[in-house]
Amino acid sequence: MIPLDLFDSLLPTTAVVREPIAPGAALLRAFAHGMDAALLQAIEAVTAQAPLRHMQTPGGFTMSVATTSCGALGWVSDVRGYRYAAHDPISGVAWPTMPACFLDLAQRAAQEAGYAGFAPESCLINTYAPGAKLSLHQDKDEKDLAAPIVSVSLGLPAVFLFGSATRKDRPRRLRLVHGDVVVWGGPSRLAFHGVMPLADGHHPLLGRRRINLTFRSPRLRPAP
Ligand code: MD3
Ligand code: FE
Repeated sequence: MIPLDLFDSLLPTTAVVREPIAPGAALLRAFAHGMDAALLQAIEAVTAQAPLRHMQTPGGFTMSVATTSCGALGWVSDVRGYRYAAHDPISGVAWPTMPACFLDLAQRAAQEAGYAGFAPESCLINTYAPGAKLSLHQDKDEKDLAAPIVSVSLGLPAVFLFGSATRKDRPRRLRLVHGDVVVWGGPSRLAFHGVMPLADGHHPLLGRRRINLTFRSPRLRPAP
C-alpha cells in the first residue's frame, strides 16, 4: 500500500493570493472558501437568536440591506443615529456570542494582511437580496481607528466601490465573489466605500443573496 501523502512534500503549499488594493488594504482571494459551510451554519445560529432586520437610517430611510450582529457589541442605526450597542434593540438582550469560526477567520485574515493581534468585538452580518445596495459612506463610528476592518463576502458576487478619504475622488470598482476576504486598515481605514445594487443570480450554497461579514473593534483599547 502506497501512503496517500507520500508526495505531499513535492506539492507547493497552498499559497494565499494576497492582492494589495490600496495602502493598508489587502484582498485575500478565496481565503474563506473551505469554511463556507461552517460559516453559513454559524450565521444561521446567530440569525435564529438575533433576526435580520432592515434598520432605519438617521435620515428616515429604511436600509435595503438586512442586518444583524454578534459579539460583545452590535452596530445599530435608528432615528437617533448610528452607534454600537451591547443589546439587540429588538429583544433587549445581549447579541449572540461571536462563533469560534468567525473569530478564527477574522484573526487569520488580519494576520495575513499584516495586522497581528486583531481582536474583533463585533461582527455585522449584512444580507443583500437582488437590488439591495449600500451607498458610499465611511466607517467612523469606531473609536479605535488603528484596528483594521475585516470583510468576508459570501454568496452572489458584488461590485464594491472604494474611493479615498474624501468624496471627491471617483471610486474604484472591485468585484468581490464568494470566499473573498478584504482587510482594510492603516491609510485606507477612512476610505469612502459602498456596494452597487446586487445583480440577481443563484449561488449553489446561498441561493439568491449575498452575505457580508464585517469584523470591527469599535472600542478604544490601550496599546499592548
Ligand atoms: C473600506 N459593508 O457595513 S464591508 C458596512 O459589503 C460595509 O456589506 C460592506 O461597508 C458590505 O459598513 C463592505 C467592507 C469595508 C468595510 C469597511 C471599510 C470596506 C471598507 C472601511 C474603509 C475602507
Ligand atoms: Fe462600511
